[in-house]
Amino acid sequence: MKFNTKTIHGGQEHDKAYGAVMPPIYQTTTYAQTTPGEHKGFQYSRTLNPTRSALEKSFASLEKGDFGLAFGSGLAAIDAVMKLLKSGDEVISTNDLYGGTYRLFTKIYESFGVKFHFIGMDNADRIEDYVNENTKLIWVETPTNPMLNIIDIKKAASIAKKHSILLGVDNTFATPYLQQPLSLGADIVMHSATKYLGGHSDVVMGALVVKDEDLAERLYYIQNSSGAICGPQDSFLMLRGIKTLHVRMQRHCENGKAVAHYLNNHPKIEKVYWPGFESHPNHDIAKSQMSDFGGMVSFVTKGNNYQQAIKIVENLKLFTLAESLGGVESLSGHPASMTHASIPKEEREKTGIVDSLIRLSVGIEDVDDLMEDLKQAIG
Ligand code: P1T
Repeated sequence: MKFNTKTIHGGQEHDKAYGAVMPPIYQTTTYAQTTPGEHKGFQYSRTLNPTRSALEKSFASLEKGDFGLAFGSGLAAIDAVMKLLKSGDEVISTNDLYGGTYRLFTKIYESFGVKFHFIGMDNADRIEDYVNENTKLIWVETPTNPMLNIIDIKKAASIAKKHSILLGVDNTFATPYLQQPLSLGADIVMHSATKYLGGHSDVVMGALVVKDEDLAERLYYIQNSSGAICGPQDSFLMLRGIKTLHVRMQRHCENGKAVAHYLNNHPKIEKVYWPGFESHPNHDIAKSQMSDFGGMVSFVTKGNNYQQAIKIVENLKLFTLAESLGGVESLSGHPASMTHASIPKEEREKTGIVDSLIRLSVGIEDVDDLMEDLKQAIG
């Protein structure tokens, strides 16, 4: 089945009771048993729920994996991965990553004795310099949030395989429409499904997909034991959102490209971060592991002018100033004070998250209206 068919049919079967084309919302906590232990496969909705199961199959199908897991948020999904580790284990992670992930790693898991190495992975060979006998996980976000750095997944996977380390890839920015990390050698693919997968800014959710059965069993055990699942209504909304992922992504990419080029030619803009530019340091890797460059664009104003950056986000009308990304509507963000405020200033600035950096999630509105909005806001 081709990707554009999988978004609609992947892992799905028609409802057995009435043939409903959309999976029904099984708004139930529990299921009748005829005698203790005898039931139709469902006992309690933290463990399994038919609407969530339909969604988990869809996740697995989109990412070319065998097992999907849905969680109450993207961070809950990452938290489940971290619970595979124990005190004394070490993780090598991208240094430019979502602020909340950094906070989870440093404020929660460091205090449980897990050690993190946050490194620039533009040259993925560097990962190997940090490997030792305690290294259990390599965590890669690509493209990174918000600097749009690109990390070579195949190279990271070959290092992970060589040393028997798990490789997890946060595929939130790319989506499986553009990039499928399991096919490039990753062991775990993760999503903040809150973003492009849901696509309508109305559901907070996380996803994991794996191929290996033992790894899947361990993650299902954690999902059930820790309980950070999502509910049936949200699972339904996510399934509905996923059905248009391919058409939305196509337009996100077109509009993102137009906005990136517009900003790049603007005299008041110093630098634009977008992996589609030939001048992007890892443009060739982006071209080889992604089928297009996505709808996220970051930029800094001329002379790193903080006041001007704030004026721009205040002036924008169609681009709503808000956290999050990946919905049909365009959003703007100021990472230093919003999504990445939990990263200390000196750490932030090392990766390029300066006070004048603006991040755009380019939506699927008419591109002419988006250009007009940018034009009036930047002046
Ligand atoms: O918000 P949540 O669903 O828990 O997902 C966390 C997360 C994980 N990974 C990446 C790459 C993310 O971008 C996020 C969430 N990011 C935002 C809310 C944001 O505005 O960047």
